[in-house]
Amino acid sequence: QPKAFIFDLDGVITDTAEYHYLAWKQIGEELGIEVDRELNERLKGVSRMESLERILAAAPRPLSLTAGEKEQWAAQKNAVYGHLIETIRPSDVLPGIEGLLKDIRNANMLLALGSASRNAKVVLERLGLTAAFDYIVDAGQIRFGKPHPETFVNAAEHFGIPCEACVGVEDSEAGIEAINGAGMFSVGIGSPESLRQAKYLVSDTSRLTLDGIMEAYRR
Ligand code: B16
Ligand code: MG
Repeated sequence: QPKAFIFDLDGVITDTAEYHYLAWKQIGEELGIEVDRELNERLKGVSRMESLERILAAAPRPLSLTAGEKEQWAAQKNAVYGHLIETIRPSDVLPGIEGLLKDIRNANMLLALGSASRNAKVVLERLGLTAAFDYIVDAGQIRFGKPHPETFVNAAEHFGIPCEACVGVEDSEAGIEAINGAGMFSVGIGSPESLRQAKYLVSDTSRLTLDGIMEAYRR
């Protein structure tokens, strides 16, 4: 029986993964780099600056930007993203998530949020879900972002629970790698092409149930 669940935010609790994508797509257009959905899979769960580096690496002709220029592009992406998340409301919680959080709570397991986003607390607040979590790990608390396991290990350590007794829920390749690297049970939301390392995979959040996860965890 697991003792804690650690949820990713963007793309798991709400569809902000789509907003990150739209914001990077716009920045890419200004830089003359196409950000398609395939490239986007490698941006999910990855920090803002690392995402920009991966986009720059996909440029048709190498662009050499100074550190200051990179900071400006990253800030511009965040401004676009900030605009897109302004209208987020409680009804934007993805299907099945609220029920799952309640079921986990009723089963007396702990709940943490493990997000790479500096906007995580604002988004959670707008969704009306801040009180649903016992602990929040965001980019401010960790030194190494996903795929490094620190985000997830940080939550387990905070709870004083061994990693083997934790379940991590993620929509990104980097996040699944981080959960597996932490020695936790990984639940993936998405396609088998990008999340083949997930220990248990569903195509979308509406298919997530505590029973389904528990059955897979015990196998
Ligand atoms: P920010 P998650 C991640 O959040 C996103 O998946 C990723 O696309 C984004 O670049 C990263 O947060 C940093 O976000 O620019 O808001 O600090 O999926 O770990 O909840
Ligand atoms: Mg995510």
